[in-house]
Amino acid sequence: MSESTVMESAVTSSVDAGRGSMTLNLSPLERRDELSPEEFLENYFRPRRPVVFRSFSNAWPAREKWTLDYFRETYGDISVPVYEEAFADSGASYGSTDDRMPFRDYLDLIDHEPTKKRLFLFNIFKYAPELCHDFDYPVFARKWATRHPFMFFGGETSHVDGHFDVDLSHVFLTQFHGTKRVVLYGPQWSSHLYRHKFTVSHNVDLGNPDFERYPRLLDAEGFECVIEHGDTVYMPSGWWHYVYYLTGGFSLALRSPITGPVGRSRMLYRVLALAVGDHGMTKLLGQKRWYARKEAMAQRKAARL
Ligand SMILES: O=C(O)CCC(=O)C(=O)O
Repeated sequence: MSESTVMESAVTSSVDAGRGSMTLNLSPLERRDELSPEEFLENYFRPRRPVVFRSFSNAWPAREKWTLDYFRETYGDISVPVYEEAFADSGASYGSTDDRMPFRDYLDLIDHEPTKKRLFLFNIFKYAPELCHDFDYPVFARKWATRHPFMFFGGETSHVDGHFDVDLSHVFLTQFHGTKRVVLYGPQWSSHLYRHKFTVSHNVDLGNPDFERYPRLLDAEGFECVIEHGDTVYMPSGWWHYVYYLTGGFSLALRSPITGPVGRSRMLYRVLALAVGDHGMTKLLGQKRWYARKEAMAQRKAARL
């Protein structure tokens, strides 16, 4: 069996772990080993096409250096904010961070057992700025890549609900340890995904979709991939992503802001809609009532499609 056939069958079986019985309309995301900067810009970045590629992190010391043991031994004493799963119908946002634990204990947990606990948008560089020397922005990204790298850790079976990033950044998510399933949809499918007004998220569980309640999901055309050590998934600006941790693991997200007056105005609108519209309505109606209202609006909009 060729290497790619082995990879494909591993991917197919492991992907089932994060999926319901009926299927979403998802195609395998294109995978490339080598991608020159010119080709990336021409064929993926400009047309906003997602892709998984390995050459993004080829030259990084982090690629081999950043392991669970390395973080445990070097940064085990840091007290880290832990997110719990917050899900559909809860009316809550991405979870609460009021639980803290030593990084060492958290890493032991995700190393040894399934857990829903995650470190989301974790800015480890605040505690350990020297880690920034372990990776670099590729030549094509240097002009516009941001200074805001973040890390994401999660235990086996944890997931991140479908959403797109409010600042409309392009995201390069590089996996260091473990595997995860990533589902992607372009912004044109937002109504089919039942996006909640003013927000960048929805009430749908893309890992186990309820097609009776959300029939329009079946019409949306998305992509899926499984990323493992050394893979980078490029998620273009405004693309929805849902992440399911097939094993405990972690990754680094480098983000580049959207440029140009149109892109920036869209970004500003999104930030204001969330900060003023969504938060204002939450204050006015209360969290539960506003959440139910957003859900009803999303249902009505999808029914009209
Ligand atoms: O990999 C994860 O845990 C989440 C990644 C994500 O949501 C992001 O990079 O915006």
